[in-house]
Amino acid sequence: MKLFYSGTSPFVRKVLVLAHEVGLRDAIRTISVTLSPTAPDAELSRKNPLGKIPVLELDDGSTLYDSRVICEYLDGLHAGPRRLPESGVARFDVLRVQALADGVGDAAVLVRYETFLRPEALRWAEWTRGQCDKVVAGLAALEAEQASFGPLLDLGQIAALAAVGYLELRKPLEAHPDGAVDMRARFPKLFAWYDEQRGRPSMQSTEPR
Ligand SMILES: N[C@@H](CCC(=O)N[C@@H](CS)C(=O)NCC(=O)O)C(=O)O
Repeated sequence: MKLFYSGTSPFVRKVLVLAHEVGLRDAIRTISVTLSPTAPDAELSRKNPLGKIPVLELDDGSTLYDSRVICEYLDGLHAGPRRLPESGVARFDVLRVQALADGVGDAAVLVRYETFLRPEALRWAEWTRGQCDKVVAGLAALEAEQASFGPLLDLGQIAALAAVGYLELRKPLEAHPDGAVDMRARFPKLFAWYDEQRGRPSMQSTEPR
């Protein structure tokens, strides 16, 4: 299998952490791609019409996207405990936490594009405020959620680790138009849990660079 990836994408990281945790990392070859909404990669866009990574290309040449679909696919390939429960309340709890964490990642990536890609004269503080507020609200929900995280890393927790790792890398909340938000001070339980988990080989080997 080939994973089209960038070392800084939180969605790629989610896939790679899951693959590592379930023993599938060595079955995946990573292919680096450089892209953005204003500079798409033509070859990647043939694999995913949305022009986004991650994309997983299977050995028969077919492709899977987005990260949620890829993670569910990989979770079906191993014999260990499922990281996305097959059914019931537990499944929808994990999917909900994944959606929450991915939403934090989406808003953080949009702030990054706004503050890094968009020409300075065209930047819109109201819009950045709205996205930063989504990140803050999402982190507040994850802070409350964290007490229910069990010892086995499930897909929701993996998504949360990837999103928080991206926030540490890009620090979008420093761009909050109303003043920088100190996320470690504001969400201490979430960050204490993140710090405990970041020593895992799956997290170490996917540290953004
Ligand atoms: N919902 C998608 C989000 C993927 C995504 O936003 N990827 C970003 C990189 S972090 C990307 O490819 N951006 C390029 C673009 O938006 O054109 C997933 O879960 O895979």
